[in-house]
Amino acid sequence: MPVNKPVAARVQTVTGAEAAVGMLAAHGVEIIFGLCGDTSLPFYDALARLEHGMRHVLTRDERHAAYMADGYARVSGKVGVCEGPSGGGATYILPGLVEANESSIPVLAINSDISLAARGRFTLTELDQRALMRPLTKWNAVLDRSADVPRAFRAAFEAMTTGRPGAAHIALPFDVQNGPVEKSEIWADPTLGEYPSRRVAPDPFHVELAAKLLRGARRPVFICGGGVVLARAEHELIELAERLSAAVATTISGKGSIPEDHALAVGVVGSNGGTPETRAIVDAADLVVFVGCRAGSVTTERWRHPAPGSVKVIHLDVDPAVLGVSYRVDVPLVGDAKLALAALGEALGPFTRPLEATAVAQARAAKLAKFRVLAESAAVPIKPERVVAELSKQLDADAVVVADPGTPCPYFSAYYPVRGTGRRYFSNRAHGALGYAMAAAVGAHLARPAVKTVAVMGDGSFGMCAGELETLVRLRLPVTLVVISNSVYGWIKAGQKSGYHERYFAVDFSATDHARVAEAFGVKAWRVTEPDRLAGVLQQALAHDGPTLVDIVCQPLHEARAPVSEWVA
Ligand SMILES: Cc1ncc(C[n+]2csc(CCOP(=O)(O)OP(=O)(O)O)c2C)c(N)n1
Repeated sequence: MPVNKPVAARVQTVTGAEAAVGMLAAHGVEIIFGLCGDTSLPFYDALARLEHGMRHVLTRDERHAAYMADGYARVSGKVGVCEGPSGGGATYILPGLVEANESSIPVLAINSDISLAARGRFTLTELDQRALMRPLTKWNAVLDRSADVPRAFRAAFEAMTTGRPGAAHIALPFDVQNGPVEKSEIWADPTLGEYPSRRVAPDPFHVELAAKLLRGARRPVFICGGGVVLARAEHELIELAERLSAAVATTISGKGSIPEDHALAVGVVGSNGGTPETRAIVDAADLVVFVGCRAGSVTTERWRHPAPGSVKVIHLDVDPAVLGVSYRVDVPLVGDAKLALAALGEALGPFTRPLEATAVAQARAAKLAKFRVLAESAAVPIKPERVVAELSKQLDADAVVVADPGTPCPYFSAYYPVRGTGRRYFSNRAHGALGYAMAAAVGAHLARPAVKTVAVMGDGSFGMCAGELETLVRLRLPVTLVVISNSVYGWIKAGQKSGYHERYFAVDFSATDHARVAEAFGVKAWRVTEPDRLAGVLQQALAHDGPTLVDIVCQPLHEARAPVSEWVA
């Protein structure tokens, strides 16, 4: 006669740490960026022991682990994952997590934590991670039971990749990592590891209203934010714009919505990277269609362009909370950009407007003519325009460029032409913290290793990320770093010049030879002071099969003609 074994003996269990590793792998995670700590030891041991197929990239700072995960997520279309220990590991990972969340990028951060049993006893690194991360993430939890691990990971991935994408945080206490989890609970829907994982279509009633407005408009203009690239809606956007003969402008994060050499492409608008010529296209519109765009302060130059009340507005966004915040909306469209733009195309029926791109062509030509004069300049120190022009000439259309705040963001946003669609250029536009581009470029490269990745940073940014040069060298990544070297927090000095009668205060710092610093880490590096050396050096740097850095001594930002409207006055 068969003997029934006790139920408990039949249940196979794994540890909480093993379950966490299993849940990441089950969601299709390929890379984890992170830094070790005492409370993470069980998680690290599970990563070391198990056959999971994931790669761990050791970083030198948790902030950069999060930025790497962010850059990886932006370029791969998958969730980026980073991890760190308790206490400082959590506070250091935070800047990267909040940038990702506010930029609608799905990044999961995992911090280990002190044991439940040690809580409230002045334990080293104790910190309320639940309260810390709540306002900075779309979803977060501190797990109090090992059995909750699988469900928490499923909820986190679901939150990150549905609706407006965003960041999630999971804290894994030390004893939760060691407790039992039923093995049968380790399962996931791997489609939640990519975004957008669940597309939602807009209300057909609103689609019809929007189509009616589009048919009646004489000069419609699309203003595309990051939502177009996030939703991979470029094809639907371009098809619709061509049928309507509508100009297509973008925000900085929207670069890649349309090739910038397309007849209808206006380029970047707004106070950072916009120019009088691109602004004029927005001002001449009778209908503005915001697509995946929050219509925030930078894009609209503090809600002045378009001028409220002067145009009709269609606002399309996956997040209903975005609509109507900054502009009175004539037609709201809540839904995924790809589905909504396709639905608009269908609702238009056979309607088309003959291609009329003269205004866009004239605006582009006028903007370019002004740029070219400075881009060809042989002046010393080298003008930022010259740097953008030389780099643009040498990069293939499929390259990925990451720009830090300071000189790089406005200059590359305005003048680096993205030739193609999808994520080929990005900057951290939610918080604009210095020191993002180097690490984000590491993530971007690992997401798309076959193309050239370049990070452009100011020397202020270099000071905030130099430690990761070791990571680039250790991994032998053929990423090129460009430092715009001007010994000043130029962006702020420019603000003091334009708004405070040149009362310069606490913005200058001493010159650093960034090439020598990089060489000390093992990076192949050059320092360039003469413009006629620039092309040759960049060519060598871009061709090298390991990490390279080009330190370019540049005209300080407050003396340059930056495409920043507040200073142009
Ligand atoms: C973490 C952080 N602190 C402060 C700022 C404010 N800020 C914006 S631009 C800027 C100056 C940038 O200097 P640098 O990187 O040298 O570039 P430059 O403007 O000189 O080209 C500062 C301090 C910031 N963006 N991020």
